[in-house]
Order: sequence, then C-alpha cells, then structure tokens
Amino acid sequence: MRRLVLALVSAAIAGPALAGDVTVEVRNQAGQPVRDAVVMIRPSGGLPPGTPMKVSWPMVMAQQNVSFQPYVLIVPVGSSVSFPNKDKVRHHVYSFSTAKRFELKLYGRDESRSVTFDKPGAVSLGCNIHDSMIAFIYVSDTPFAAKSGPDGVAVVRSAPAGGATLAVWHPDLKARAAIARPLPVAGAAQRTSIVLDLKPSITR
Ligand SMILES: [Cu+2]
Repeated sequence: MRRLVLALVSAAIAGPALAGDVTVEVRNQAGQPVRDAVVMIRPSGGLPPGTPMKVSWPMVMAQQNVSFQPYVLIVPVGSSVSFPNKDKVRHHVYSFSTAKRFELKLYGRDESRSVTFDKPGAVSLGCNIHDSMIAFIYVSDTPFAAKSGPDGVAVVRSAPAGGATLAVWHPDLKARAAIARPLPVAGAAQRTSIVLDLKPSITR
C-alpha cells in the first residue's frame, strides 16, 4: 500500500502537466473566416522541459501541378522539410527570407531535396522558373501550433496550462511580424477568437 501511495505521488509530480485543446477562430477585418493562418501558443515560462518539437502533419512541401502544396506549412524550429517534385517539369525552389535563405537548383520528377529550418519566422518560397509558384513555411518556436482551415478555425492540441501568449501569422498580414496577445491556457478545452488586419490577398 505504501509503495502504491509513493508511486501515485511520484506519478503526480512527474506526470504530464495539465493541458487542453485551444480552439481559435480567425477572422479578417470584414468578419470573414481566414484560412491558412498560423496559430501558435507560447507558454510564458518557456516550453515544458522535454516537450518534443514535433507536429502531427508531414514536413513536406511538394511541387505538384506547378504549384506548391501546401500553401502554408508550419514546422517547429529545427525541422527538416522535404521538397519532392511530383511534376514532369523541373523546378528551382528558392527563398530570400531572413529566417532561411536557400536555393534548390533545378531538379526533376520524383527527385527530392531537404532543407533544415533552424531559425523561427516566415520563409516565403518561390520558383525561378514559375513566377506563379508561391508558398510559405512558418518556422515556429513552439510545437503548440495549428493552421486554420477554410472555416477559419485552428485547434492547437494539448497546450500546457498556465500563462501563455497567442501569436498568429498570415501571409497577407499588414503587420510584418506575427501579432500576439496574452492568452491564459485553462488546461481544458477552451475557445477564443482573433481578428487579423489583412492586405488584399497576394495570391487569391
Ligand atoms: Cu517551378
């Protein structure tokens, strides 16, 4: 019995901290839902020790039908992203962004390259051959991140309870950096909303 009590006590101390899903509804200044927004929760005290810098979606930025797929990809800092070419034509992917400058010289069908993103921030991608190819990789300093869907809703899974900042970025944001405001995380399911001041869309 005593052993059981000790086990329970140590499990309570070492066990996972309270966490909850945070649902964020993203809208523009006209009240319309905004898709492809990068929604991040940054715990005020830093990330809990041992938090894996991982997300649940693939770290892949494909080139398909002469466009990048997806349009916005969120990756935690330190991630290696693969860039498979699924087209018959060759692409020449590049970025001049401060968070990551790189160039993947012409490569063809069913070839892939990978790039490691080691600094947080927005990385805008282009193709030297096809000017219409535009996409963004957002390198997040927190793994508690999610992208809004067509309904403008993003769900950040299992955010640790406590003081935190809600930060949101979008390719059409008027501000240069992600906008942020305090958001205490309850440790249970919670819902909030945020309005973004957007420029006319650059791509659609
Ligand atoms: Cu191209």
